[in-house]
Amino acid sequence: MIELFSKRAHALKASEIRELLKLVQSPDMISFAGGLPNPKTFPGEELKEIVPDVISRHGRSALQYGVTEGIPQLRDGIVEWMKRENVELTRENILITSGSQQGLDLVGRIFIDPEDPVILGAPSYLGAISAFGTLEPNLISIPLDDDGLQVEILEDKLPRMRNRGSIPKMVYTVPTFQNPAGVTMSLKRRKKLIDLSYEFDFAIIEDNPYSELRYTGDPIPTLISLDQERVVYLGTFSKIFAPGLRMAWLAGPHQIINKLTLAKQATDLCSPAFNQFILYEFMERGHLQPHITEIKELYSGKRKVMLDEMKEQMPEGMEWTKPEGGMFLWATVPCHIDTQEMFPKALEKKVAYVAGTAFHADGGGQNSMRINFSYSSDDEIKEGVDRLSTVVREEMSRVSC
Ligand code: PMP
Ligand code: G9A
Repeated sequence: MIELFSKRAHALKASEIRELLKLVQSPDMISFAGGLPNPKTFPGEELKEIVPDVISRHGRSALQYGVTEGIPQLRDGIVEWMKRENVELTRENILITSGSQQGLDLVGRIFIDPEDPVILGAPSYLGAISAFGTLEPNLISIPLDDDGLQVEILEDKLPRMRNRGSIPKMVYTVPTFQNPAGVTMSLKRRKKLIDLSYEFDFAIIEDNPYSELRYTGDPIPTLISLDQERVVYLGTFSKIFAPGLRMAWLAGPHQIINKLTLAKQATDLCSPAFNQFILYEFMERGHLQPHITEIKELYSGKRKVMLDEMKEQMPEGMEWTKPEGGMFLWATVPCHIDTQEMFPKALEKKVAYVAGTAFHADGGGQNSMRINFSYSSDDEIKEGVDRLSTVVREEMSRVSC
């Protein structure tokens, strides 16, 4: 039967992160690999009250098929939520999805034909590389620096692309506390990116799971708050509520949301109504904002422990980003070290990270790694950094430039 697979099925590759989740589940392993929220943040107490109420109050709808767009109450709740960031939308601009991962898949389906140029960062979120990759685009990477995607490099490339008749249809970016690098796009670059989207006629896909998780520094406006014509926005409750409910949303111009809705109809008909009612009640009862405050307190402490330990323990020659929020650091080791090759040695020492190559659509990142700080306990962070520093030191002394 294998010979019956489509070309697309043959091209499917395992996600390194999903595979790692299996590998790092042994109890003595300290994993900085997965982008997992800390289970301490899951709102169990509130849900013990809400879940029975959903059954008694909304049971008939919550256990029924729902409309593809999502339950109106939740879409209205999200419209209100986004007003906090000066984004004025209506229910028609919102589509509830089963995780932002589904949102990425739907966005890819409506914009990408085979060979279409699609711009994304180097590094980029692995799940976006997989979602878009199955549609056989020409993925073009633009490097990041401490101020996010280097929009100037894109600006330089676009006229040449236009001369060749290959303008990108979309630019995908995680502008705030990027996964994997932790960096944030400056306001100047955000504005420039929007200007370019008008000049060269492309959509901007703003994937924003992390902006609520700011621990220091001043907020920078989201792209969708700066422009609501060219930006398609992905928000998710995975990192501020619980990923197990798979609740997320797409926001954008009405016409685009309509097309995304058609794509979703073909995918899963609708996202679980039950989970939508749970989330609606959670928001309606005013739990979300205080809940985010608690998460931020916990993660802010973990970020500090991680950064302090890295500073104290890591050898000279290793560098890392100092994100103001989110869940990840991006670390770079001297260029002669291949973090993929080093990985089995880290596993032997019972510590895990994700090697940088996984986040590069077209090569690169061999001497880098992503380090998560939200999941482990403070003691595990200390011990894990200690183990990782031993691995890096050994590798530095073993392989010379
Ligand atoms: N985009 C980014 C940048 C992410 O980091 C993640 C989760 N790690 C997702 C999308 C997918 O999130 P969800 O749980 O909503 O599918
Ligand atoms: O478990 C997943 O696949 C979601 C997390 C993504 C990540 O680690 O970036």
